Amino acid sequence: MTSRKPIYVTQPELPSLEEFMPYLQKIWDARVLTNGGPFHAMFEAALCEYLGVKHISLFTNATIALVTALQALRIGGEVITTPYSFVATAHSRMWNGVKPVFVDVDPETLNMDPARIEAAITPQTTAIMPIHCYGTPCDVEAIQRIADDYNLKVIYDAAHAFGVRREEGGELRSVLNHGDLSVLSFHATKVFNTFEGGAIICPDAKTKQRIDHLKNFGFVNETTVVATGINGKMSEFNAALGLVQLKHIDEAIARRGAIESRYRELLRDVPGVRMLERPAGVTPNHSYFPILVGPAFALGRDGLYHGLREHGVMARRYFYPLISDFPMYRGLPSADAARLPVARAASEQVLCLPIYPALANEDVERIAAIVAAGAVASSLPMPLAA
Ligand code: T4K
Repeated sequence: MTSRKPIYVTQPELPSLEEFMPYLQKIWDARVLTNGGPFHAMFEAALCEYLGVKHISLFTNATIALVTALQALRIGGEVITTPYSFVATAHSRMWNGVKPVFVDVDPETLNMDPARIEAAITPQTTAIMPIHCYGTPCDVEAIQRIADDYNLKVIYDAAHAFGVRREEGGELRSVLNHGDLSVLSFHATKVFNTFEGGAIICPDAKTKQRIDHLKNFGFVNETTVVATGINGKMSEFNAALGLVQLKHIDEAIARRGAIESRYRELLRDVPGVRMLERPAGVTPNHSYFPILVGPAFALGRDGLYHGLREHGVMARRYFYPLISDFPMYRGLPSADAARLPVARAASEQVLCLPIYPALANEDVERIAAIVAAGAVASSLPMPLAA
């Protein structure tokens, strides 16, 4: 086993403590720690401006934000969704007593396949809940057309899509402006982090107000409670950190882009490795770097996963297993493997390689070299101690 420090799939970006200290000092001086303090308000305004969205409501994390988004739109019955995601997407529905109906994904983007949605609609369907997987925008126009035709709501799990833009009518616009609501994650492992954190993007002030009440136990004022809300508020610490992080985000995304380009060059001709194409007109955030390890790859996906670990490289199988294979979902008719062949193949082939701004170029080269070696050999050479 190598004595190098392990390389994880990601490493959170942080500002210097020096830069953050004045913000902490202000919190210490004011003794306003949470419940909608000044940094919370400033961070909401700064995010609206950076992301190019009208209204945003900050949360403790994306999972509580997803649970609240469903509450805000009073979603019940059945929700059509993807099995190819992090388990929080589905759990948020179960916390609302809503039944997930899984449909297969598109082989090019691994996003929900709009062609499958219509056939899954029943009289109980109330909403569609897709994710912009790895930050690749869904086919938002096709999804909206179906939603309009059947009077369904659309809630995007946009946990991966911070800062992603699309060309629309000659302009670059945030992908977060689509659907009725979009939910972001600012978890430590995301492109943009506030340690823990999340947000709901909403189209109008009235919806934001409802969401703001819901995340504060349903309180409107000291004595009035209008809904069975939850505690989903972001603290001043997280909001202040977010304000500082925002100053560095463009640089961080640019560095991620350079790493992705290098991986793509190095892995272009490796047999059995497929990389996802970026749809035209999209400004990406390079949040993940998934490769699909196909049958022509000698070592196989799991062989490569374990081989990389031997070399101290902790790549991750996002998303394996499929959500529809977890015990609380696998009994659903829509979880039947035969109905989800594309998602199943992807979950058996995918490996997300490390990508984060502090990843050194030489490590990118070394990781790509290990992948290339695994393509043609059924075992990898033992790593040399560094
Ligand atoms: N929807 C989607 C589509 C999502 O992907 C997620 C979260 C959510 C909703 C829910 O968002 P939040 O409620 O979390 O805001 C991670 C994250 O915990 C999870 O947030 C994320 N998706 C998911 C894709 O990945 P794990 O189980 O892989 O995390 P973990 O702890 O193994 O971290 C991965 C690696 O990152 C570690 O090996 C080392 C590194 N790391 C991690 C943390 C937490 C660090 O270096 N520092 C850290 O503080 O789930």
